[in-house]
Amino acid sequence: MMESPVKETKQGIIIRGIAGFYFVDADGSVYRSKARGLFRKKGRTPLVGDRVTIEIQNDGDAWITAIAPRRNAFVRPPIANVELFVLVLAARKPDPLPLIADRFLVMAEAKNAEAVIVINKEDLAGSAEIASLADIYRPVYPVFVLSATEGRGLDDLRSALRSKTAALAGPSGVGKSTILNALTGRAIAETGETSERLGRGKQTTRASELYAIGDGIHLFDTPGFTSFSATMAAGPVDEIEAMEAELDERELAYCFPEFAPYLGKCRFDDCLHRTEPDCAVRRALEEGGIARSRYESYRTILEELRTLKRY
Ligand SMILES: Nc1nc2c(ncn2[C@@H]2O[C@H](COP(=O)(O)OP(=O)(O)O)[C@@H](O)[C@H]2O)c(=O)[nH]1
Ligand SMILES: [Mg+2]
Ligand SMILES: [Zn+2]
Repeated sequence: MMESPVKETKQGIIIRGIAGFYFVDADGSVYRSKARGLFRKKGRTPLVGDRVTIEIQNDGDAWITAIAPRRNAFVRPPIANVELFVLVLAARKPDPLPLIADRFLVMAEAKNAEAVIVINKEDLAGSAEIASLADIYRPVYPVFVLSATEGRGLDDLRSALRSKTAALAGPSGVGKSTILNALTGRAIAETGETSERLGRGKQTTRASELYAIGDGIHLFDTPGFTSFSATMAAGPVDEIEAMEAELDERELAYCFPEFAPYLGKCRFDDCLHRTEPDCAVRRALEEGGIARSRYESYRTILEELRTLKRY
């Protein structure tokens, strides 16, 4: 790309990156842009989701001249500025595991993002079964019950996403791609069914993109955010693991928003809410102010953090 005279400067958002080019949406037009060598020298690679300043040249191409400070950034998938995570669980197939959900929620909190919970595949389970899962989370996060294949509940979810930049997260097979396609109205993501038909594995890796889907909503098309193990693999395998490696054991309780009213009220200032006497968090648990499965997840993740730290 040759330098040509600068025509104008605009603010935009990177929606796609391919082979050194960044596609920047600014005022509804998309500009093919390159980053100034300056960024790479400083080790600052632009990411999909970055808010940037571009200088548009006479030939229509543009240079990225500044990257706005990020709310958060992720390595796998490589994206920035997730405002809200849509954590997707299935009512069945696969059966929901609260610990897996809670790991994602801890990541969202640790990364300064909001979260909502979707219980998808509502058509496969009874209402009592769905309610017992929803009840764990309703006091803490908005919960949406959906059947993506039958088109139920999508409008409410869409309303919750208004004006947000959001990413879908959750275990494989819960319906993230189906929901993304339903929300965008386009067959953007390969669902389990299409990848089976094409004889491809589920681990098809592909660059992330950011889609504007109306109502000010931007949705990341993230094939990542599916892993859930902090300690099973030898090295960091995904964002959750990397996050857990960084998170201090003292910070974990702050990643459970419903613990907040009790923090600082335990007998010991350094209480980790395990077996210490006069623990306000455990008292809230006994009195029903904290859901047992959430507390159990806290304890499990806490032990993992302590194990990680020992190495
Ligand atoms: N019964 C039912 N199946 C669904 C629903 N949503 C998705 N599926 C199916 O679940 C499978 C996995 O969906 P997919 O979107 O690929 O999940 P992902 O791995 O989270 O992206 C596919 O066969 C979908 O057709 C739903 O609401 N109800
Ligand atoms: Mg998928
Ligand atoms: Zn305590």
